[in-house]
Amino acid sequence: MARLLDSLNLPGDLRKLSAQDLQMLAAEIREEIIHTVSKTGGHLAPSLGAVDLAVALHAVLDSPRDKIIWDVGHQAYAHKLLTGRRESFATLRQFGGVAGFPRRDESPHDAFNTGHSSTSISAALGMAKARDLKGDDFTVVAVIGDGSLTGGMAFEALNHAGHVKGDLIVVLNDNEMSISPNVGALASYLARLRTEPRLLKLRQDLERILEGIPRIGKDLAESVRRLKGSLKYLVVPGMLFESLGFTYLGPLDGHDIPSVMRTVEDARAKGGPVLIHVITKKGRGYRPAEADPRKFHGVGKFDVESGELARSSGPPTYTQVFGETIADLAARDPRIVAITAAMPDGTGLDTFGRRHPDRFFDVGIAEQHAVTFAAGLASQGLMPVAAIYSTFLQRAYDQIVHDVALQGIHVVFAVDRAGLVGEDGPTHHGAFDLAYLRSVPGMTVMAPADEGELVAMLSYALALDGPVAVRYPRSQGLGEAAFRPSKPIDLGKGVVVREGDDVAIVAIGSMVHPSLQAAEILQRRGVAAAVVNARFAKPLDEDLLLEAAGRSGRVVVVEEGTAVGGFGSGVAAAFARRTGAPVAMRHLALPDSFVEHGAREVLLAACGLTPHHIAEVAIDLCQTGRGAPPRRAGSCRAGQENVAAGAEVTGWQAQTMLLRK
Ligand SMILES: Cc1ncc(C[n+]2csc(CCOP(=O)(O)OP(=O)(O)O)c2C)c(N)n1
Repeated sequence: MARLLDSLNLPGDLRKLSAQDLQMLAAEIREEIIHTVSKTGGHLAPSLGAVDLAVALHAVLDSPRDKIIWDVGHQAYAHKLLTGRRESFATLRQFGGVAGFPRRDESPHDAFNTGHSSTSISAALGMAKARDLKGDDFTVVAVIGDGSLTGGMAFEALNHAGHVKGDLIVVLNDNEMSISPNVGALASYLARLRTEPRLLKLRQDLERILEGIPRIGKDLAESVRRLKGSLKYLVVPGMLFESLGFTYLGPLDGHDIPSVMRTVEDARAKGGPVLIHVITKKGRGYRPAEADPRKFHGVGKFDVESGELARSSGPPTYTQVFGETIADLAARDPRIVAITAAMPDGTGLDTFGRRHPDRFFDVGIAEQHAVTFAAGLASQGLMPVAAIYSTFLQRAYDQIVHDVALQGIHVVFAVDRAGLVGEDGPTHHGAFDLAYLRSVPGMTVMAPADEGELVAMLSYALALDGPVAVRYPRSQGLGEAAFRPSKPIDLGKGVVVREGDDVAIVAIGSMVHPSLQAAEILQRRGVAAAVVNARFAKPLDEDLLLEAAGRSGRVVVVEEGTAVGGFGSGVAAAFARRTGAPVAMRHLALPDSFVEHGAREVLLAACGLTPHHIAEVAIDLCQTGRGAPPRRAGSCRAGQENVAAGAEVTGWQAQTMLLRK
């Protein structure tokens, strides 16, 4: 028998389906998600938990006229399947395929791009207000998880929405989990709403009384049903939300599709800001994910039958090395404390949490608070390590500037996922940290070339003063290929890791090893390339850079960060300031455009950050750089701060075109 999912015209046909068919469709969607994610990887447990919600919302609403904004957007796979992406769903998160998060340029049903958490209510309120100002008439729904509700922006938006008072529905998808169990006073409050025995008992009693009323005609039966529904809401009032100006409806079972549909209709009829509190089970419908939603929050490939995740062989990741190292260091120094913003597993701080529970803080999805909280701890003599992904640290820029750097406070930022993260795509790439951290006065910015350097840099960072960032990529370490022995870390000092007189490759962090491989390729082609491991993006080792550039007058600068304002910009500025003679410089970096999703290796290649491409650029520079006229007048001269990334690199621009849809 053909699946409903294949035979219906979705989402419009949802309105024609019986409750039973809606349930069957939800089961088919779950199967499709499990099957696809087992091959592509992705956010399995959040999406499974929100299938019934997506079906119910689309059955009541008229998307894209009505707008649904999925907070974070990692739970929106069912929404994607219901809105025109069933046939392409197998390409989920692959280069050129369906994105893992809602994207306005992918479908008119994706009302707003998401990826970072806690933005949905603000965006929804903006849409609702625009609707009212324009005299339009449609429904706006923000779907936000209990984890995402711990983010400050969500509260800012609730506060504003209660004041604005326009029609707006917020569906609180409460599964008691962030990625790991949700934390904080709000989580306890929601737990009370779910389980307050006295209120539940009262509600059950009232429902029983209503059940006892004899049927007196269809109309009365309908009224009783509705009264029963509204009593649910009245008896458990959700005071917090009510006080903020919302009508609180719930809690109700988020897997009961007809009940969610009725409640959304009630919310629409009620008008004004309404919060519907639904209880869901993360991973619903796939036993391994229900049993361990933390493990199945975001997964790589896995075996559907056994629930076994595909194991990656090889050296440990930078994240693992960080997690072990910082926990070891803390065992020797009681001043070390660790902070995560809802990412204990992702940052590797779960190890620290187990070994030093009193000194471990999961603050919820609250990067801004995390940073200022760290500053407060440091102001009293502790040594906070705030482990935050590069992309999420963007949230806390003012806190870095105002609360840490301006006061010269010693906080160590462990900036994980720096560079391209792969399948999560542009919302998650750590493209900007070198640029945004380098511009902060007093900041020290380091990037290890291998896991050994990460260990050394962490110890060194703790021994320094003022704000210090150590940035490292989403990848495994080098294992046997790591540089051993390595010179001790010294503030603002890089190291020459290979000598050569024809051209110098100056690289930082994850790009040092590919640059060494490029030097090998160059040697086979008769070109002697020096390779400098810069180690520090700030302070820059200007003397070493000048010395390296001085030998040949040709420098290729390589970084896994944006071309604009990052490490390479710093190097170009140093050459401009310090050299008398021209230096021919090429800059390989991430483009000044948003890089799409896809495997990290695919994206690195598309951005020209591979050994072969580095070698190709170096050869081109040798042919056209100092001694021969540059291909474009003035393009390689010292004095140009804004060397456009890849502007003169063969093939590079064509490749970057691939990155834009
Ligand atoms: C600003 C920000 N910080 C961290 C994350 C990483 N992150 C993605 S989903 C998630 C948990 C969200 O929990 P919840 O909203 O309850 O949704 P659930 O996964 O439980 O369905 C976190 C911390 C993020 N997306 N954005």
